[in-house]
Order: sequence, then C-alpha cells, then structure tokens
Amino acid sequence: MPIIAAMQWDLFCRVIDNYGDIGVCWRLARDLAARGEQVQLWLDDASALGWMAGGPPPGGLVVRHWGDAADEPVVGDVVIESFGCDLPEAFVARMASRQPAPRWINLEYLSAESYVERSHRLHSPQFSGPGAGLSKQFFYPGFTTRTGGLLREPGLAAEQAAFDAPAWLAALGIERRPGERLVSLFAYRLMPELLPLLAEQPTLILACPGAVQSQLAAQALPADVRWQALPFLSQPNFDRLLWACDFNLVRGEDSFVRAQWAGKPFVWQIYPQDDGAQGPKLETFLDLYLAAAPADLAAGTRRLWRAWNGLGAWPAALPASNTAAATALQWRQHLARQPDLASQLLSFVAESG
Ligand code: TRH
Repeated sequence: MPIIAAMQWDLFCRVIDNYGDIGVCWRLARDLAARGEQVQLWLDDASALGWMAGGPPPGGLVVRHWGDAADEPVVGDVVIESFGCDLPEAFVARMASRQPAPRWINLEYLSAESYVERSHRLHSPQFSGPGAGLSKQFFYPGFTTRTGGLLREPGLAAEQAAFDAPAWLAALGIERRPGERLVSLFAYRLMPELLPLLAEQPTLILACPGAVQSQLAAQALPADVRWQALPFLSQPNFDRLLWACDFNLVRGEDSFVRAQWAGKPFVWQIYPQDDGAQGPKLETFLDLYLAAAPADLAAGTRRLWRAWNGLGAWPAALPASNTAAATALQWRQHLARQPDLASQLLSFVAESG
C-alpha cells in the first residue's frame, strides 16, 4: 500500500446558531486528525467546545480563532469552507498566491434531495475577488453512493458493539426501572401530543438541554411516563446516549446522523426554515429511509415524523417497535456499505489534486 503523506487542512466554521455547524466540523476535524492528518479548525465561537469536546483537542488538531486567519501566513493543502461560511478575504488572497494552489472545498449541508447528487463535486471557478484564478468545489454529504457520504469514524461499529449501556447509564446517574423504555429527547420544541403515545409503555425520557426541558417541566405527564434532565454531554457521550436508548428524538444535522448510526428507531425534528424548505427535505429522507420498510410501518412512521415537525396530524399510536427496530438496523447496514465522508474527502483530494 503506498504511503500518502499527511496533509495540512484548514477547516473554517462559523457558528450560525445552535450546535450543528460546530458539531459537524468538530467531528470531521477529529476524524481527519485520528487518521493522521494535520487539522487547523478555525472557529468564530468556540464556546460550545467547552462541553462538546470533553477535553483538550487530540494530537494533530489545533483550534484557532477565526479573527487570526487574516494574519495567518501559512495556507494548508486543503481549505474547507463549511456551509458557505465565507472565508476571510486576506486568507483567500494568500490561498490564491500559494504554489501549488490549495484545494478549496465547500462542505455543504446534509440533504436527501436530488440536487445533492447533481451538485456534488461541482466546480465554482473564481473569476474575480481575492480568490480569482482558484476554483472552489462543492462537497455534499448524503445517503447515496453518488454523494460524499456521512461521517463515520473507522472504529465506530466496534466501539458500539463493546458498549456497556447499563454501566454507562449508571455512571451518569440514570436509573432505569425494570421494563422501562428509554427515550432520548433533543429537539427544538416539545410537541406534547407525543406524551400520551409514549404512555403505551413505562417510559423514561432523557431530555437534553434546551427549551424542551422547561416545556416538559410545564407538562402534566401521563402515568408511567417520567423524565430526567441531562446536562450537556461530550460528543462521544452524546453518541453513547443514543446507543443506550430504545428510541431517539433528534434534530438538525449531526444528531440526526448519529441516530442513524445508533441503529435504533428515531424521529427527526428538522431545522425549521422560513420558506418551509424543511417539508420536502423531510419527505425525501423518508422516501429513502422507508423504501424497504413494510407498508404499515412506513405509513405510521411518516405520520409520526410529520406530526413531530408540526407538518401533519398525529397518529393514534407509535409504529410497532419491533418492525421499527428492524428498519433502523437495516438502514444502518445499508449506510455502512457506503464509504464514509472523511474517507471520501481524502480520496477526493488525492485523486484530482
Ligand atoms: O444544534 P442543532 O440544531 O444544529 C443545527 C444548527 O441549527 C445549524 O445551524 C443547522 O444548520 C443545522 O442544525 C441543520 O442540531 P445538530 O446538528 O444535531 O447538532 C448538535 C450537536 O451537538 C451534535 O454534534 C451533537 C452535539 N451534542 C453534544 O455533543 N452533547 C449534547 O449533550 C447535545 C445535546 C448535543
């Protein structure tokens, strides 16, 4: 096997709101560094790393302040502009004068919509401005082989297989009663109509920080449904939370992907947009996710997901847990056959540099 020298990556991330931008970039930076790459992660607001990182950055990964990029004399081999975050002009000017030119990659948001396959890897030549002469390329994560794939660390499946959920839950002070279902809750807002549906079985809701904690506190819960507030967990522990639960309510982008790797039934609360773009985005994902599912599970899942997003009426009950669990596992298996995002980025940069 040829030995490929490690590259220097400059990964830029602007925190727009919430934790998805930094969550995706931190995960990508960690993944690349763990594969031996040298990564500088440029952040305009690193405050969430206080809890998300759960310790100092690993070897090969350095966190830099966005404001210092304008004076940074060295430009890496690969520059990633995450989510169209607009790089500092002075840095782009130095990219343009670097020999050889760096690869300039715009890492886009995750979607199952068809434009993703069409747009993945497209060039955007720069004809004017400080980057004139350079070409930026779009890199789209996604769920099919004609996209950039999903972040999946090489050791993920083995770590999951060795995971001791009861011990991990106990260490966090979570006491599950016999027969109780565990539900993780990470959402923009609580839709209280879900609570009576959960009451079909004794349920403990583990609520992540955010508005849902106060919304839950204001609810009269059905008998047999109780909840516990969680603090912010480190990103590895957040993943373990999803592995430990029977049913995961996730949101945004990164936790949505991690719920798929957890292989448990889940519901996605999609990031709401003013133009209502979340509706088609939700449906196109469901089309893929449910393509091989039994018809009754598919119909029930669609209703539940729409309702949880305020996009439809509530079903009378949750989808059957055994078929929902089988579908989640099949989907994970299907995704795991596709190359992960960091591997695809590495070969993309190597093949057409
Ligand atoms: O926080 P999110 O809603 O993020 C985003 C942003 O709103 C972004 O602007 C938008 O474009 C995008 O959604 C679609 O949800 P997400 O993507 O799941 O990010 C949360 C991150 O926080 C994820 O990496 C998991 C992490 N996390 C922890 O590490 N520990 C925790 O305790 C919790 C609750 C989350």
